[in-house]
Amino acid sequence: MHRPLGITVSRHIMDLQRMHPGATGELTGLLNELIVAAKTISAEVNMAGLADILGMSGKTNIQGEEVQKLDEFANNTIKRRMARCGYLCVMTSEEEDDVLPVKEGYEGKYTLAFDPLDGSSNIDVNVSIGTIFSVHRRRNAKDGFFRRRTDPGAGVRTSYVGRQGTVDDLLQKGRDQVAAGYIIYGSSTMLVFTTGEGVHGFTLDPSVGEFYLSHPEIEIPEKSKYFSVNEGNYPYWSDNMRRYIEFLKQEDKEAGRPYSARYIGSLVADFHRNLITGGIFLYPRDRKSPGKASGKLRLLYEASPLAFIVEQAGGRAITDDGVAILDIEPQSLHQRVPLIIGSRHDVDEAQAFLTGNR
Ligand code: AMP
Ligand code: P6P
Repeated sequence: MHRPLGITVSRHIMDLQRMHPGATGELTGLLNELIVAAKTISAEVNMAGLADILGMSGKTNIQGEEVQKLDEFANNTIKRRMARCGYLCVMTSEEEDDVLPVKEGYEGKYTLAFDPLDGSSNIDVNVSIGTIFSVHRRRNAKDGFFRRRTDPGAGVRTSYVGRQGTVDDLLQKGRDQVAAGYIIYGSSTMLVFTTGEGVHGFTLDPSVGEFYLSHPEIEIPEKSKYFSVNEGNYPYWSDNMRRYIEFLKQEDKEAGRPYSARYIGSLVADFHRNLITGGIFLYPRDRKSPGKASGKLRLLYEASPLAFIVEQAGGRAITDDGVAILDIEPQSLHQRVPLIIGSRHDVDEAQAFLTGNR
C-alpha cells in the first residue's frame, strides 16, 4: 500500500530553520530531541492500559498531588533526554520543586519549562492527556561561545557552550518565547507547536514512528458556541464571572446563545478542541482554597505556552483582570494565574464582563 508522501515534522522544522540564514541548528536539534521524548511517552501512555503501569507511584509532587507512575515516566523521559541534548542551560518541570540543571559541558543557549503529563488524574479513565512545553533563549546568551567538538556517535558539530542557567533564565515573559507546543495523547497522538511563524499540527503514525503534517496553519475560529469551565466552582466565583456564565446560557438565537458546555477536565484536551472548533476555556480566580486565589493553572508551563499558541492562531489569552498572559512578568517557577483563553470574540466578551465593563 502506498502511504501518502506526508510532510514529516523534521522536514517542517528544517524548512523553518532555512528561514533563518544565521541559524546554527541548535533550536532544530532541541525540537527534534523533544519529539523523540514525546514519541517515547506516547508509546508508554498507549501501553498504560495493558502494562501494570496504571495506578499511583506512592509519591506526591510539589503540588501535593499523587504522582502517577506515567507522570513519573514522562517527567524522567523528558528531563533525562533534554539534560544532555546540548541545547539547554536549565529546565523546570511541573513535577519538580526546583530548577533542573543540565549535564556539565552540555550547556546550551535555551531554557525549557514543561508539564510532562498534564491532566494525569484522567490517566486511569482513558481520557486524553498531554505534555506542554515552552522554550526561551537564556538571558545574556553572549556569555557563551561556539566550539567544535566530536561526540562519539554524534560526529563533529559546532555548538554553543555556555554556563548553567538559573531561575532568572526561566522567569521570562511569555511574549519572549522562542517556541511553545503540546503533545496530546488521545484517539491519536498529535503534536501542535509554534515558533512564532503560525501554528501547525502533526499526527503520529505509530506504525512508522513519524509525525506527519495534518493541520497546517491552524487558525482558531473568531467566534464559537462552546464554553469550557468547571461549574462546580460556581459558589466560589466572583459576581462578574457568574454573570458572564449566566449570559452564555441565556437564549439569544441571533447571538448564537445558549452556548454548549464542553469540559473534559484535561487542559490540553479542552484547549485542543477549542483551538480546532473554536471555544473559550476559563479557569478564573476562585475562593475554593487559598492556593487558588490566583487561579489553579501554572504560568510558565501551562498558561504561557498555550497563550503563545492561541495568539499565533488568532485567538487571545488573558487573566480575569484582562491582563494578557504573555505580558506577565513571572515571579516564581510554579506561579499560578487565572486563565481565560480561546476565540478572540469570546475572550473580548468575557473580558468586558470580568472587568465590570458589561
Ligand atoms: P539557532 O542558531 O539554531 O539557535 O537559531 C537561531 C534563531 O533562529 C532561533 O532562536 C530562532 O529564532 C530561529 N530558528 C532557528 N531554527 C529554527 C527553526 N527550526 N524553527 C523556527 N525558528 C528557528
Ligand atoms: P478542575 C488537571 O489536573 C488540570 O491541571 C488541568 O489539566 C485541568 O484543566 C484542570 O486541572 C482541571 O481542574 O478543578 O476543574 O478539576
